[in-house]
Order: sequence, then structure tokens, then C-alpha cells
Amino acid sequence: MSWTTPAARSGRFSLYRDPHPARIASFADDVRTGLGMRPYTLAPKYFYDDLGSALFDAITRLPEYYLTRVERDLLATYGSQIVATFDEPLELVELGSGSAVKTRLIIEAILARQETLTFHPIDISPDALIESSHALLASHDALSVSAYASDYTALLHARRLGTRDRVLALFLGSNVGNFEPAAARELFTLLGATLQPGDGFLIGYDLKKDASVLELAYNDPTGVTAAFNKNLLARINRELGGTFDLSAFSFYAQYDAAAGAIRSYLRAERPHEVAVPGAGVTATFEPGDTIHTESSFKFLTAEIVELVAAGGFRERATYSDAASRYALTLFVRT
Ligand code: AVI
Repeated sequence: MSWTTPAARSGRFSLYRDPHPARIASFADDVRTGLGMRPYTLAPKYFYDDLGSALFDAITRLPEYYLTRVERDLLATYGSQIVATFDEPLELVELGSGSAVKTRLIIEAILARQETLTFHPIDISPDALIESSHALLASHDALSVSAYASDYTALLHARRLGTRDRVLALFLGSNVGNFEPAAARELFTLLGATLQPGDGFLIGYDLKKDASVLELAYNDPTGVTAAFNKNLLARINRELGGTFDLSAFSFYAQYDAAAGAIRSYLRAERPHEVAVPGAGVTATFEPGDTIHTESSFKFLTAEIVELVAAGGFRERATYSDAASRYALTLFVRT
């Protein structure tokens, strides 16, 4: 199978699958590596099985987790202005599109200016792509969707985004925050090599602020974020035959001001021995031992501008809310 062969095509929808999924390390390999090192570490990309995606969706509705709400408001307020920066016709690309709920605002802003639009969502989950694409297509007759089921780094490496017109690429949801800075720089370099001079790139990111506000967004009193993190252990039990006792762990998130990141951990509250036969690994926990599950980086706009510049992008405009909680920065590829 090649990138140019749609795995599913129907009218205005086509889905391309990564022909080399083996490039993506498997869950078992990553669990073996992460539980074989100290401090124990599990990669946040494995949060998002069906239950984890539903729990993340619940997080985005928590009053303490302001990120999604503020970003949606910014897109609703400035979407038309952002789109009007570019000549028509525009094509839309989205890295890590997920449910693409907020993308709808940009799609509508573009379709208010041009008759048709091709949207190229890239997401690791084919199910999320199919579901979100069909929801968008059902409400927009002028929309076509060319979806890519892939890790977006792999897709950008393959340079097979079949765009023809001026492109606006989206990277929303503070997803950049889950990349270590070196990996983010590498991603923007790849993106810059894929886009053409004059193309646009819109990124949404959480701004640095008081640690108490940041910590509350992750240590939510309802415990949804704790459940989201513990589901990672439950997933290891379900898929790899693990013997994690979830009740032996508590969750906490702490702001590391020096790094500018919320660090999330599961902490053993009592001695615990775990076997994960599907990954060929065992691990021993003493009270206080932690598993690092996620880093969520926070930024100053200047830091984002510097990172994204690695891809040959220049800042065109930055939009943020009145309380300076969250920002969208629009770049143009030079
Ligand atoms: C998806 N990502 C940007 C979220 C974040 O804020 O780092 C994931 C998340 N983790 C806990 N709450 C939300």
C-alpha cells in the first residue's frame, strides 16, 4: 500500500493509511522501556484508547481546565480575521485533529469566503478521523475531506500531503505542550519543509501563568484527570495482561517553573509488585515511587515564536484572551 492509495474513498471522503505503521513503536515496546527505567515513565500518547479519549473529552469540559474553552472562544472571535490573512482558495491541514470540534469554526470561516474547501486532517486514530470527518461532511456540502491515519511526524517525513492550493495548517489544543522542546523544533522544521512560502500555520498554546491556576487545571477536584492517568495502568492491564492495582496509586500534577511544564505523576502509596507479561517486564514499587506520565509545557509567545521559527515561519499575529491564559499565534512560511 502506498500513501497515494486511499484505504477508503467515498465521494467527498478519502482515508489514507500509513503504509509503514511499524515505524511507530508498539505499546508493548514502550511499556517495556518505560518500566525498565528509573524514574518509571509512560508515554502520554497511550492515554487515548476509547475510554481515555472519553475521559479527555470530559477534562475539556471541566471548569478548571480552561484551555479548550478559551481556545474555542479565540477561534470563534478571530477565525474570520485569521482566514482573511490569506488569498483564496485555501486548503486546510490539521495535525492531530482528534474530534475536530474547534476546527469547524475555521472551516466555516473559510467557506464564508470560498465555494469549496478540502480539509486534510491527520490523526493517529482512524476511528476518530472517520467519525469527525463524517460529522463535518454531513453539515457542509461544499467540504471534501482527505484524511490521513498516521503519526503526523511520519506523514510529514513522507511528504505525501496532497495539497494543491495555499495551505493553512492548524496545530491546536496546546498539543505542542506535550512535546519536549527539541521534538517540537524538529516537528516545525518538518512542517516548514512540507509547506510552501506564503502558507499559514496557526498554533494554539497555553500561556505561562500563576502555578496555582496551572496546577488546579490538572489536579481537578472532580478527579477526572486522575482517572485519565490511571486509565493508562488499566489499559496496560487490559491489553498487555498487566497486574496493576489501581488503588495502590494516587495522582498528582506539579508545576516545574524552571522547565515551564506541568509534570504529571502516578505515585505508589504502598509496596506493589507488577507483572506485565505482554511487555515481558516486571516492576517493583515502594511507597512514594512515581511513574511520570506526561509533561504539559507552557509558553511565552516569544518562546513559541522562537521554536516555530525553526521551520522558517514568521509571526503574523497573536490572539489571546483578556486574562492572558491562552494564545493562538498565526505564522506565515517565509
Ligand atoms: C492534549 N494535551 C494538550 C493535554 C494537556 O493539557 O497536556 C492533555 C491533558 N492532560 C491532562 N489534562 C489534559
